[in-house]
Amino acid sequence: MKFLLLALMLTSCSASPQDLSGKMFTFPLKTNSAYVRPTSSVRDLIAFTVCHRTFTDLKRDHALFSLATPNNPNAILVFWHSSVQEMEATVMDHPLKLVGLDYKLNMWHSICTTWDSTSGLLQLWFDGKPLSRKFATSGSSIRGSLIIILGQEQDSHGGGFDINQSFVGMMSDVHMWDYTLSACEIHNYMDDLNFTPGNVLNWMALEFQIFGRVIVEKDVMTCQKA
Ligand SMILES: *[C@@H]1O[C@H](CO)[C@@H](O)[C@H](O)[C@H]1NC(C)=O
Ligand SMILES: [Ca+2]
Repeated sequence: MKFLLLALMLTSCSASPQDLSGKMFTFPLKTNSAYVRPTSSVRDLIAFTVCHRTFTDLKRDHALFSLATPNNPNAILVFWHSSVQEMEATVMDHPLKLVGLDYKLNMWHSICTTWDSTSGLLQLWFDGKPLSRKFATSGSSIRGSLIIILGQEQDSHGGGFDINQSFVGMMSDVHMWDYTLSACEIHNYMDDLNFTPGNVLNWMALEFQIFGRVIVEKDVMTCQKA
């Protein structure tokens, strides 16, 4: 019995990579305890691109992507600010407001965020269109044990969730790279064409743990006739 329990614990701790092609995470409840934690062994980012597709009917604030280091809960954050109707992208506590997005409810939205420490420039791509490039912070990398959380916003390293900032809806095609993608590669991601999968997070081989009520399901909203 003890051995069985240990074996169960080991399997839940060291999840093997899963191919989530054609699948999505469904976050069906407003909670401060349901989330997905993808695992990554990367400990130093001098640049990144992170892309995801999300679908929600939330009118309130919510986090779309949250990456924390031991020193910085807002190492990378993509966040919708409902009061000002702006997307906010943060790198190492330097938030930038991105305006003019047509962030409609009950629709899939593809978002990619790029940043590199040399220029310090951050750019968001929204549903295929590039937004204005802006300076966030330069000179230092995102370093330390990285904790990535989908579904909640970290105010501490791996925790500090606020129910009023939780994500409710569906999320798919999460990829992250340790470099900035070219415009062509981003277009390929946005249009669901061939692209090089993420080398930090790869939706086709994702290692992750689920906490609370999050469901992995097929994209049940598109009619796929055989
Ligand atoms: C969340 O929002 C509700 C309604 O605005 C409020 O009553 C509650 O105190 C908030 N909870 C937290 C943890 O901020
Ligand atoms: Ca918060």
